[in-house]
Amino acid sequence: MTKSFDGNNNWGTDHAITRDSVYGLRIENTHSGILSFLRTKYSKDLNDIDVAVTGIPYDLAVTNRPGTRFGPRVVREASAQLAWGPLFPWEHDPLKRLAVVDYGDCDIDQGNPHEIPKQIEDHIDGILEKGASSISIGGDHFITLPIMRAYAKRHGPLAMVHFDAHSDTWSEETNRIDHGTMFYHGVKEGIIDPEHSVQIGIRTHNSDPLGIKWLDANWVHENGPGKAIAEANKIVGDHPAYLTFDIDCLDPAFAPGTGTPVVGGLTTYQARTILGGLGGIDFKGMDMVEVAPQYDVGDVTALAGATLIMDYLQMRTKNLPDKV
Ligand SMILES: [Mn+2]
Repeated sequence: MTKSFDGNNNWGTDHAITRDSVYGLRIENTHSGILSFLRTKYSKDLNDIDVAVTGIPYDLAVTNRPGTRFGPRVVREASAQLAWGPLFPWEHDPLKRLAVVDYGDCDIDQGNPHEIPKQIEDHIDGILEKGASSISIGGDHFITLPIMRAYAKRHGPLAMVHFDAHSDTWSEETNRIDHGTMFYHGVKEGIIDPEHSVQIGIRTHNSDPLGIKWLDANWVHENGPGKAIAEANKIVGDHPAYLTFDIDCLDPAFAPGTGTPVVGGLTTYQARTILGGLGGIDFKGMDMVEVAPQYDVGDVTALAGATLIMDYLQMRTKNLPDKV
């Protein structure tokens, strides 16, 4: 028996199905056991649950290399490395402050591609109806559009905090499904509030950002994470917000496992520091997208994705009391 960081004897295996409480991080051999996100309980029961982590294994909307349908699986696997205690430099256990479960994956019929946006929206609706918020693991970035439709039904237009190498607002007047145009549709549909949205890490051209403020990659390198935090907080203010993190925001040196890499991106340190400074924002939910393990090296991209989700949980719970 080995003690966890807070002195509990909770070493064991397969906590994803054997744990009797949804609260608290659990120690388990990293290399074995049933893989849920952060060793949380696998459950379709969302009564009294604050956060449902769910996979959206969809990659039919990519413009270049496919493979993100395997993203949820590898991010769960990488998260096993983080389940032993608070993520440095945080000092609290986020799972003592929020009830979090792994809700499994969205059921997607690849054979009926035009039905998939509605399938994803319905899946997220099912989570939000229970009063939980969602953390979605992609999947390509298109999934964020149907996810945000579900959120906008409840909160109105959302301030979007968007980490990415690409703006994903390229103009597209038709209803094509594409992972580079969905935020054009999001703004035109009125589910994204451009005036209070911010895109961080951009390093591709787009002549019309649709009124969304960019803190592009060069700006972040020149000004540093501290100023990025101040700007993002100022832009979003107290508006209801949604966080979407495309792993290609990171430089390919830090996240090679993705379909459309662009050099000159953020370091994991910069991204983690910026994200960690957004605790004052009223985030209603988040997603982590575009992790494609086929192009990864030593699972570093999957680990970055899992770590940034954990940072989100740490950041969101920093000022909450322990429930257990
Ligand atoms: Mn993207």
